[in-house]
Amino acid sequence: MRIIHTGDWHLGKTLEGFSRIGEQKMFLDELCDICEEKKIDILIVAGDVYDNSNPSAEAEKLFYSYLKKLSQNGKRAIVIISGNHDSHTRLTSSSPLAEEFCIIMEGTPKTIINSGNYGDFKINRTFFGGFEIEKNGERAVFVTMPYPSEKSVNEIISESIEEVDFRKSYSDKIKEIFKYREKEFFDDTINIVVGHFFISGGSSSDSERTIQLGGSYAVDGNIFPEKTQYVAMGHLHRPQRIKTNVEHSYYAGSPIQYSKSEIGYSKSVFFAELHPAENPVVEKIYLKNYKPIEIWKSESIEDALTLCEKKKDENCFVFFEIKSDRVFLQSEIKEIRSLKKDIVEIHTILYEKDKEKYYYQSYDKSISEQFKEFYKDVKGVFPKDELTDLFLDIIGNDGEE
Ligand SMILES: [Mn+2]
Repeated sequence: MRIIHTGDWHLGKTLEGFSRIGEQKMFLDELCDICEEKKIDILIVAGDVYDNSNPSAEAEKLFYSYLKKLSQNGKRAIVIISGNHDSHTRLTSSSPLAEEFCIIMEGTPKTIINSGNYGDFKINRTFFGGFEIEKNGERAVFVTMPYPSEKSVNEIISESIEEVDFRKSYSDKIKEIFKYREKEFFDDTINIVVGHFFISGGSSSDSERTIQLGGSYAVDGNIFPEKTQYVAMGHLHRPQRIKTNVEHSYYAGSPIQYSKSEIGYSKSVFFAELHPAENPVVEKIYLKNYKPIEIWKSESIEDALTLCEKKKDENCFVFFEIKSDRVFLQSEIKEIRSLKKDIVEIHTILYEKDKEKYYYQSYDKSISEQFKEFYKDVKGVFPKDELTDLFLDIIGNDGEE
């Protein structure tokens, strides 16, 4: 079978209030073309379909209309799992209608879908978070791990595993769940894992919810069932191959640059051709950059205006850094914004002309050192420790970076 692996669509996500719906639509159109060209049997969406648990009607409409198109009325199967940004109940509420088009949604690791006919496909058997699907005599088994919240992990463990040890770490519990599913994979089936969580060692960006990346939510990579041929992951927004016990393990990444930290690399989806007991053929397919995020730098307000005039027709989002020896007038900011649309942020770097010294510029020094020096410059004395601590507290820097 031929699959496309994508994820982290974050439909409805904005860039500091700027809509991305246009770009999201362009991606979905490109995805339709890729699925056609590559004659795809199964499309995998590895979680974070929406950006939040209460998506706008516009985002939902985009999702439904493209699902229908992508499924080709049931000729192509679509496997969707829920991510940490999705409300799993809301995401899967359309399942009764979706089944007819062979759109399969797994909301939590506890979900058990219905078996039977799904469009041109047949679901032969189902189990917690997984199923076996068949078309033209070829069978594929999916073991899925929709975003495993602490709560859902404990629930599935107590319901499906006999000797429960709740003292185990989050990572070990997930490992245990996968171990329990090992029996679902066979030598004569295509064996795929789909998951949405953070595997330690992967590189992250600003637009994942960082609080869930660190510490206890990191999962060890050597946890997948032995016969797994392909691991289709969602959560990290940079497309990447990751080191696990399965040779072919990938994060699809988001299809669109969702933050400033994602502008240094191209977005993609993964194509794989899989047959039972064979090593898969995998190809990374690069996506177009529908509307780039750029960082512009100017040496003065006059420079900034010239730059805007020159590049005013470029279709991009701009984070603008402008050096100046004085504070800008409202009229100047207005003029910049009227020349170039989609300026997300204007960041001023103030300096004193004769001292040639910049404020707000990043030095090779720690934030607290920079704060102390800045304070001394302005007030003539170093700040008290309590004040420095308060400042670090406010900016959310705990001294570790
Ligand atoms: Mn995400």
